[in-house]
Amino acid sequence: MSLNIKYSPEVSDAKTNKRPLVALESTIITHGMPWPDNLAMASRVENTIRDAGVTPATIAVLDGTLHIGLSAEELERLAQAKEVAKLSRADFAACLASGGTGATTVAATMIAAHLAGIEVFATGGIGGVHKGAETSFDISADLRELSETPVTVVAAGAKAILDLPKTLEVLETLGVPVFTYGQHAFPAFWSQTSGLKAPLRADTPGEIAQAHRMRAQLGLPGGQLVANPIPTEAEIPPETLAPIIAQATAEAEAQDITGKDVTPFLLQRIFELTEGRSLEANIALVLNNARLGAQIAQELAISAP
Ligand code: PSU
Ligand code: MN
Repeated sequence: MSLNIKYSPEVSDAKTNKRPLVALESTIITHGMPWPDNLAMASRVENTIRDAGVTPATIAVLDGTLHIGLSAEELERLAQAKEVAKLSRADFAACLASGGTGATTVAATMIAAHLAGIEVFATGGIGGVHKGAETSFDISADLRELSETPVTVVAAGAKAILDLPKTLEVLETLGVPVFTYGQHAFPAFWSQTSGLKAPLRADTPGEIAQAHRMRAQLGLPGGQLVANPIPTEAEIPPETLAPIIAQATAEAEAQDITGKDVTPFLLQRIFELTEGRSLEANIALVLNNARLGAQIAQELAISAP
C-alpha cells in the first residue's frame, strides 16, 4: 500500500511557484480548544498567514489520506469531530495504514511538513517534560522530533503545566537550538517570562532563517525551536495561573489521567478554571506566532537552496 498525500490547491500552487509556506498543526484544533472557538482560531491563523503573503498548510489525516492544507469544509469537519486520534510519531503511520482520521501534534506535523518540503511551522505551545516526569517518564515526543526533523517551529514557549527547567535541559541534551524572540527570558506560554533564560536569542526573522540554513550546512539533522513571547496586552500573570495549574495538575493525578490524555485534560481544566481567559490568551499568541512564522518563511524563501 502506498501513502496517499493530498495537497490543497493553494499549497500545491505555492509549491509549484516556490512561494513561502507555513505548516500548521491540527491537534491544537481537536484537542487544544473547544468548539467553535477552535474553528475560528484555525481560520484566523490561516488568514493571518495569507495576509502576510504566505500560504498556510494545515496538516491532518482524513480517512487515511495525509492532507497538506485543508479546505474550509475539511477544517470545519475536523474542528467538530469528536473521536479524532491525536497523532504523534509513534501512531502516525498506523493511522494512515488503517484509513483512520487523526489530528497531528507538533511531532507529527513536523514529519509531514518535512515530507512536503515545508521548513517552518507555527503553533501555540510544544509538548515537553511533564511535572513529575522523574516518576511518570512523561516526556513529549515533540522534543525528540525537534532533534530529528529539520523544521523551524515557532511556539510561545511551553506551558507552565510542564516542568520548564527540565524541558530546556532535555532540549539541550538533544541538541535542539532554542531561541527566544526579542528578549532573553524564556516565555511561559500565557506569560511573557518564565524566570528562565533561553539559551539563544534572535531579534529578526532573518537571523532565524540563517541559523536554519547553517544547521543544514553542518549536516545536523534536527530543527529549531523559536519561543515567541505572548503579546503584552494578552498576557496572564504567572501569579494568577500558578494556583490554577496546581489544581488542574492535582485533579489529573487524582483521576489517574495518563499518557496522551494528560495535555488535553489540563488544557480543558485550565480553560474552565480561568473562565475562558486562557483561551483568549492562547488565540492571541497563536496569531502572533503565525505572523512570525510567515516572516521566517519569507526569509527562508530568499535563501532557498
Ligand atoms: N500544548 C499546548 N497546546 C496544544 C498542545 C500542547 O499548549 O494543543 C498539543 C500539541 O499538538 C502538542 C501536543 O504537540 O499537545 C503534545 O502532546 P503530548 O504532551 O501528549 O506529547
Ligand atoms: Mn506525554
